[in-house]
Formats: sequence, C-alpha cells, structure tokens
Amino acid sequence: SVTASDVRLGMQASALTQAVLDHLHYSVGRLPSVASPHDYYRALALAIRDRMEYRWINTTQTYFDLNRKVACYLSAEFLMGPHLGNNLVNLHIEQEARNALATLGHDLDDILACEKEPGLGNGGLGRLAACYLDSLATLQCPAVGYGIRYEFGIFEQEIRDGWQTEITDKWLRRGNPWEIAKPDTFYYVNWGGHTEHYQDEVGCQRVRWIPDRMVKGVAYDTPIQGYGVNTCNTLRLWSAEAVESFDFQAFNVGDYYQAVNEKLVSETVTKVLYPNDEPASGKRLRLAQQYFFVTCSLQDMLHLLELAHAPVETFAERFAVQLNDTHPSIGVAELMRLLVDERRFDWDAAWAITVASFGYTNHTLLPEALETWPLPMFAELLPRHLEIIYEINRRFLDEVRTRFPDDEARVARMSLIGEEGDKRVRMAHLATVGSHAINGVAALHTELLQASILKDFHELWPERFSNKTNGVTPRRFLALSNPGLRELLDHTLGQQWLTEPGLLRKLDAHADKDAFQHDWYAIKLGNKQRLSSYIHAQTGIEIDPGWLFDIQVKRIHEYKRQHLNILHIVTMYRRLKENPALVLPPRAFIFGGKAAPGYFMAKRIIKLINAVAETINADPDVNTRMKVAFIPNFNVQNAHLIYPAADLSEQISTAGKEASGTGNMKFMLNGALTIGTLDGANVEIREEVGADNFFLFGLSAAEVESVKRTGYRPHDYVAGNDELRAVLELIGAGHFSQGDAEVFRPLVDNLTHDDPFLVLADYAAYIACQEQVNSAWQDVPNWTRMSILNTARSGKFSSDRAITEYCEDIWNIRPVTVKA
Ligand code: 26Q
Repeated sequence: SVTASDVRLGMQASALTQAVLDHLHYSVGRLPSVASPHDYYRALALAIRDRMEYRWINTTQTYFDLNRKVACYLSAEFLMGPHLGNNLVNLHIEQEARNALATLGHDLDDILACEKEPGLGNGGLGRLAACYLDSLATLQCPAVGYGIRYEFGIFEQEIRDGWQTEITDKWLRRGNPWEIAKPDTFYYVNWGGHTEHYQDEVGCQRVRWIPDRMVKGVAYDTPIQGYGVNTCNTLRLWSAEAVESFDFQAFNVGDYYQAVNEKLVSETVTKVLYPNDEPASGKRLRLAQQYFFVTCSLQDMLHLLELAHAPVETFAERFAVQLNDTHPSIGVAELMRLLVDERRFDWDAAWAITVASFGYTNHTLLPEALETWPLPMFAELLPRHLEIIYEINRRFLDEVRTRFPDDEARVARMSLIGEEGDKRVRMAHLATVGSHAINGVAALHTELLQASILKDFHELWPERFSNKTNGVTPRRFLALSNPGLRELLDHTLGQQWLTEPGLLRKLDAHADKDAFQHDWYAIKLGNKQRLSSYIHAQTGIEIDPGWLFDIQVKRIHEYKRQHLNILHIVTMYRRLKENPALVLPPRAFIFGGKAAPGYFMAKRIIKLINAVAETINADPDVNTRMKVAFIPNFNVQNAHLIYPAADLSEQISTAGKEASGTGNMKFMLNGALTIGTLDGANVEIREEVGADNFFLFGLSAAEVESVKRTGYRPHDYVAGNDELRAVLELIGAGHFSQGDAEVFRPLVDNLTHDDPFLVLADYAAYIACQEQVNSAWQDVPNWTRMSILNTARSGKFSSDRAITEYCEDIWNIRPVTVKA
C-alpha cells in the first residue's frame, strides 16, 4: 500500500502512479478519464519535482550551515532543454516512471514529448551553461546559476518555401511546473538619471546616483538535480516587474493609463531573448537586460552574506563569480558601485574584493563579435557605472604606463574605452581587468586569445590566463538520448562510466570483436530509424536508415561554413548526373540550425540547402544515392534524436574561428566520426581519438592567417578548379531555384569576390577528404571499430572534467556531501 509520504517521496512505480493521480486531481484539476497527455505531463513533472524538493531544501541548508564557498555562474543564457527526462535519469527512476504511466495507460515517451523546452539561449554558450549546472550538481559542488527569465526564448523556426520564418516562443503558455516563484526575493534595479558628488559625515568625498527609473527583479528558482547524489542546486532566473509604488503614485493622481503603461515598460526588460549570437551593435534594451540580471544576482549574494552574519569583506571567500562571456561583465563596475557607494568601502579594498571574486570566460575571437557599447548610450542608462569604469581605467592605465613606459600605443590598445570611430566601452577589457582568472574554451582558442585580442593583457598578467576546454554532460547527451547505447555500456562497463567517463576507454578492448561490433551497429541503426521517422514526419523526406548519415547541426554562420558542405553535395550531384555508373555509397546529408533573423547571408544559406534538397530528392537519377534534409527548429529536444543517429559529424569551420564547439563532443560521445578542420576542440578530439580515426582537412589557423596576410584571391581557386567553377555556376544560374538566377547570386558573388572564411581555399581538400570518408564507410567492420573508438576516447569531453578544472584552478571550490 502507498502511504501519504510515499505519494510525495516514494520512488517505486506504485508510489509514482499514486502521485500522478494525486497531482492530476489536486494540481491540474482533471479527471484521469478526460486528462490530455499534457495534463499527464504536468502531473508527472510535479510529482518528480516533489521528489527533488526535499533534496533541494536540504542542499541549500547544508551550504548555508557549513558556510561553504559558492560558485555563481552568471550567464545571460541557459539553454536547459527539457527537464523531465533529465530529472528521471538523474534520480534513477526512469523505469519506475515508465511503469507508472503504463499503469495509467500512457507511454512515457509520449508524455516526455509534451514538454516545451525552456529555450533561454541561442546555442553553444547557453547550452554550455546548462551542462555546467548538471556537472556542478553531480560533483556535489555548491553552485547557483544566475540568469534571465525571458518570457520568450529563442524563436521557433519554421521553413516556408525553403525560407526560415520565426515564430514567437511562448514556452510559458501552459505554465512551467519546474520553477518556483519567490515573490519575496526581489531587488530594485535603477536606470538613468545623474550622479551627485558630496561629502559624507566624516568628510569623505562620495558619489550618489540619482536614477530616474526603477524596476524590480523577482526570483524564479528551478531545481538542478545531480546524478546519483542528494545534491540539488538552484538555477535562479530574474524576472522584471513594475515597482508597486510607481503605479500607486500615478494611480493617486488619477492617471490610471500611465500607471499600467509603466508596468508594461518595466516588464519589457525580460520579455525576449536577443536571437543573435553576436552583438547587434548598440541595442539599449540588451544592455538593460545585462545590468538587470547582474545587479539582482550581486545584491542576492550580498543579502546571503548578511543572512550568514558574514562581513562584506569576506565576499571573495564566499563567492566565485564566473562571467559567461562579456554579457555579465558590467558586474565588475556594479560590484564596485555596491561596495564603494553603498557600503562605503575605500576604492582599493573594493577593487581587491572584485578582482578576487570574478573570473572571465571568453567564447569568441571574431572582432565583430566582441561586445562594445557606445559611450552616450552607456552614460544615459548607467551614468554612475561609466564614471566607475573611467576610474578603473585611469588606475589601470597608470599601471600599464609603469610597467611599459613610453608606450602610448599600448596604452591606447589596452584602454577600456575604444577611440577608433565613435567612443565605446570595451566589455572584454573590463572583464579582463576585473578578473583574477581569464580563460578560453579550448586549447587552440586560449592560445589564439593570448596571441591576439588579449595579447597585451597576457603580457601584463600571464599568471591570470588558463585554458578550460569545454565539456558536455554524458547524462543528457548519452544516457537520456541514446538509451540503446547506454544499456550496452552499462552491460559492458558497469554504470560508473556515467560519472567516470575515463572508464569508456575500456571499450578499446572490445572494438575489434565481431559480436560487440554487431551490437554497436544495431544500436546505431535503431537510432537512425528513429531519426528517419522524425525527419519524415517533419519534412516528408524519406531516408533509408542504412545510408551514411552525414550531419551538420549548429547555428547557421558563414564561419561555420554550411555552404562548404553544400558545395560538396552539389559536386556529388554533378558527378552522378554526368556519370550515372559512378560508384558512390548512398548518403543522407542532414542539416539543422537557426539563423539570426537579421543575418542576410545565413538566411540565404538555409534557402540554398532547401533548394538543393528539393532538386536532389526529386531526381531519380540521383536520389537512390543521395538525399538532403533540413530539420526545422533544431533545439535540445530534437538534438536528442539527432546526435545518436550520426555516422559522420561535420565540424568544418574556418580554422581559428570556432572557439571550441560542443556539438562536436556530443557527436563523438555517440560514436560519430568527425570530418573537420584543426579548429577549436576538434584539435583535442583528434588528439584523443587518434589521427587514424578522424578525417582531417583544410588550412590550419596559422595558414589561414598567412593566406589572408598575403592577400587571398578566391577567384584564383575558381579559375584553377573546373569542377568548383561548374558547381558555382550551377548554383548561380538558378539550377536549384527554377531558373531564378537572383536568389543565390549574393552567395555566389560573396564566395567568388570576398570569401571571408576561405570556403574556396578549402574546397578541394574537403572534397578529397570526403572521398576518404566514402572508402572508409565501405569497410563496415572498420567503420564500426572507429565508431567504438570515438565513444571510447570521448571521456575528456565530459563537463565533469571541465567543471573539476574550474573548481580547482579558478574557483577554489570543493565538493560537499549533502546527507539524505
Ligand atoms: C551579445 C550582445 C548582444 C546580443 C547578443 C550577444 C550574444 C549572444 C550569444 C553574443 C554571443 C552569443 C553566443 C555565443 C556562443 O554561443 N559562442 C559559442 O560558445 C560555445 C561555448 O563555449 C563555443 O563552443 C562556440 O565555439 C562558440 O561559438
């Protein structure tokens, strides 16, 4: 029998059944007979949340009681993906939940599919933050994720007539069972106005900020359950609300409309995620979002110190504050303001605390992706912060002048204020100067960072720099999304591989065994069947699961070179048309990814993929050997189907441009072979798996730079390669667009005249490398062997490894056991 406490806490199927019925009745308000699958989803989600609640409260209390240092991961994006499945895995109750739902006449997979994922991120950076939260909880590290509760996350992508269209992401429409609103945990956020300088009671010069606008940031907490532990950490997202007293004032003088309007304006701050993965210059609301969540988070930390009766002087001993890129870097100036203006610290003491607290992770080297803000806008929104930044800069540049006398060029390069063109605040410089630790996200990226955009800073403070190669969580990206492989690994290695991915190496010993290869192949085939059905349902395109699945999923960007992939496809198409007898192992070319809504070229690349797909898929001369599919709306949910089904992972960015990549790691973990350049983490993936098990092509980062220095002329490559010329002409002439020679003209022109990412320079090497892929694919046992070796050697790319390094080298944070 099921007791009352079992209904809330019990982990058996019988208790879960009862809990679902209980929530269906008391929380959802539906009779089981009329409840929809979504009603069952909500009831199960609430039942699972109950099972985390005790651990959650216990975890928070444990950290507090032990006065433990906490990692505060500040990120404008957390791309969490669906919670339900992951929580079932981490709590070890997947099977029980499946049985419970079966008892109620439902299939767990149908119920899981009801969850609308919180898409509060654009791509890699946001998903990295989510993987890190999973690892922090699993490693039992005291940590909080701080971010923004966007009402609308990343848009949903639909493909109409081959073009991307954007649909608003109304993820909160049916409520969010995973969050708990904390209406009593809120902080005030000020904007605008001016500053006043005054003398305090003891004769000290001080500054007062007189803002002219104010909003409230309210906390919404989501539990982050660690795998196989009692630790359940918190993701705290801030939502903007109008300040009541503001409404009240207006209401009293009778301007009801103005009162309500005030509320509307206040709440726009957290309305929508900016869907660009690089800064679209000078969007005031974006700066407001950044300041909003950063000040709420820092005020929350100060409040927690107060609750613990700990002096503010101990801030840096209690909190490690990590900046996920420059998006939260206003935090450096804000902590100074809170300490100097509000807590009356002297500047040097405040600065020591600030630098000791902050760490900065850089995610890009692309100059156009570095965040800067125009001075006038900054001054209007955050006048006091601009003054503080000037003062940080004055003191910092003095230090530079002392270390490097008579080097004003260096001083200008390092200044927090850029003076080329309009004056701007350089957020990467602010983050660097304000942090004791600065890191890149892959070995190559960190080297390039130290040699390029932060070279001067590396010369000044080499000891502050380190590399932290990214990682991904094997719980979500293997255990949850590839249950077949999980079972084989559990059976072969025992379950510990999930927390000690080094154990995957033991698969090396099985890689040559017939029977093991047979099992491996069967699992992959099953995954390909699942993806094939999904693609058919989404696009109407039928793909034979026996074909080579060649997949490129990621944001659409010229530097990621989806168009290089297309040039290969069109090359093969032409070869087949010209030579029908050509022997070519059949391949499915699968794409997915969103383009920033204002990114002209990226949107045309999507159109080109779909145009090529339509032509090829309909042509019986070729469609028995190649098909092309664009999966709409690539997100975490459908990523679960995509990574496990890949044979070949396309990681073909221009060397030196992709900071790390994390999709590359998810593919590797699931046994895909990589075709790639020496870029980002590809370098380390190749090192781990061995050069024989990796398809390498293309210019190195150094070669890319030297080609650019000596003057790159893409047209020379066109002139020197008949096949390339024919391919470009076919696209340009409208072969894939019903004779419309306009639609792809900008793409072809850009490639032949500018080609900023050296697509044409790498074309021949890419085609040759794809020919090696074809021969390798024809040797099934050897391909399977290489596939096994990829999984076997992927252990380094667990986010547990990455987080352990952050904890040891940057945060000085140790695990703490949370008791049951
Ligand atoms: C900034 C200012 C204004 C508006 C938007 C932005 C913005 C938003 C998102 C800028 C950048 C991003 C996202 C960047 C990103 O995802 N970078 C990726 O980070 C991954 C994790 O480290 C790396 O693996 C990828 O290589 C890198 O491209």
